[in-house]
Amino acid sequence: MDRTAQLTARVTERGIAYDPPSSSPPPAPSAASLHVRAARVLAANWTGGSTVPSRSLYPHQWSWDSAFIAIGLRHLSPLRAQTELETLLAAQWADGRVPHIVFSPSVPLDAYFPSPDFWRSSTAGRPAGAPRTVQTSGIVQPPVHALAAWLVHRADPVLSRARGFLARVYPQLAAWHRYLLHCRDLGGGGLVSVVHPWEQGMDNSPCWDGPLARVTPAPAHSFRRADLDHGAAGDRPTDLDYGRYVRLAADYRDGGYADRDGEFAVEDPSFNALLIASEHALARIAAELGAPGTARHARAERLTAALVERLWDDASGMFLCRDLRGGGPIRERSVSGLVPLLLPGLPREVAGALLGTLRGPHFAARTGLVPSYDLRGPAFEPNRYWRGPAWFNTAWLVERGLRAHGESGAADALRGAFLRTARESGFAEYVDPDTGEACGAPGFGWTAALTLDLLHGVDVARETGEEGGNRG
Ligand code: 9WN
Repeated sequence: MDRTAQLTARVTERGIAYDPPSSSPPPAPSAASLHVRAARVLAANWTGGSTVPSRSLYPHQWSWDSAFIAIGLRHLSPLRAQTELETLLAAQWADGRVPHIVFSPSVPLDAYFPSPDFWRSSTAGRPAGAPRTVQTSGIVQPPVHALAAWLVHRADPVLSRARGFLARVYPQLAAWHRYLLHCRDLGGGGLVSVVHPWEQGMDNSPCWDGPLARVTPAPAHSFRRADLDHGAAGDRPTDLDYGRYVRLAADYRDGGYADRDGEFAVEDPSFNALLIASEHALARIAAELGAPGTARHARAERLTAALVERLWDDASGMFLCRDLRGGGPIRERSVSGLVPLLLPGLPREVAGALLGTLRGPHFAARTGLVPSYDLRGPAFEPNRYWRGPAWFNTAWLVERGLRAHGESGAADALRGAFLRTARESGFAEYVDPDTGEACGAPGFGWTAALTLDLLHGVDVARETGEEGGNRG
């Protein structure tokens, strides 16, 4: 185990304090300082009830960010990690959806676009049961939350039981999965669809170029992008992308956020793989609460079979997205198609092919991280957001997948690349996959949080009760 894992860091009112066990040797200096720096980022981004991804670019609470952030926070303060998830789930809609953004009322409207007055959740979202007292967006993000809740519980089961943490979040998480499975199976094949690129989380992935081409963009003068006040235009989606994002979101809102036949409907491998991993986690949470989790594990296995049946592509050796409106597989290689490696229940030949693809010319980047898009793809751009740069949440997921399939050497290498690049980039939002050059926001929440998680060298098999090697 990494020696830094033996330290306990506390965020005090005056900064970061360490509680090293008295008998343990001093930490390796570089790992210890990385730990302190990551903890500082999370302290700076903490707002009292949740953590912003970035003070400048993303000054509210984001759904899947909070799940990843809680996974790291559990090593600093299990209480803060629990609170992070509780704050998000407090904004859940009555239909079960967990909104992708929970807006902070103290942040000026023009600090982020689209702001609460665009989404109008408490009015336009009423038919779907949006909360009255908190403003949110009306779309969702990948369901990493049950996995996060389980890992947070495991970090301090005594505190978790004393606070009734799992008992309180279990019904909310179950309703969240129910919403996805019942209202978002738009293709009728058992998988969940996303209705907006922001839902899948990899906003301007070349996978969306085809489906988005059918969408008439909202006129440029009808909105003002706040992201360009903070991020370089070359690192961000284009104005044309934004016009289409705005059109899709406005149409969804104007339909009362009902899940009917929208213009954009895509089955995505990463979104569904995260749902499956979370469904397994929910089964463990149920068992911990004294209820049988067998039915949930069985559902997760059925979803895994549907994922393979509908999205696996033998020719490319990875999963592809499926465009429900345009008909059929989207022939672009994105990191989303590698994320299902996370699932230990994959057929052996599928897992083997994924490992080959990960090591092959489309994804073997010089930093040792995983690019968000095919290095040889026609749309590859090393700096532009999800069209090539390497991101840290996907690296964390793939690292976990490598361990789940017994590839500890490759997992160690990816972990090393992650920690080195996180340190050198100042916990960047994303990096050029070959040079490691920092892009997007510095001091990014999930980059810091997942750095802490990897530094702590948690035993994945013990956490999940699945086969797999040790981390760290
Ligand atoms: C839109 C917060 C979010 C992440 C997404 C990432 C980016 C938002 C934006 O930032 O999206 O949701 O304004 O570009 O693509 O994955 O959750 O960090």
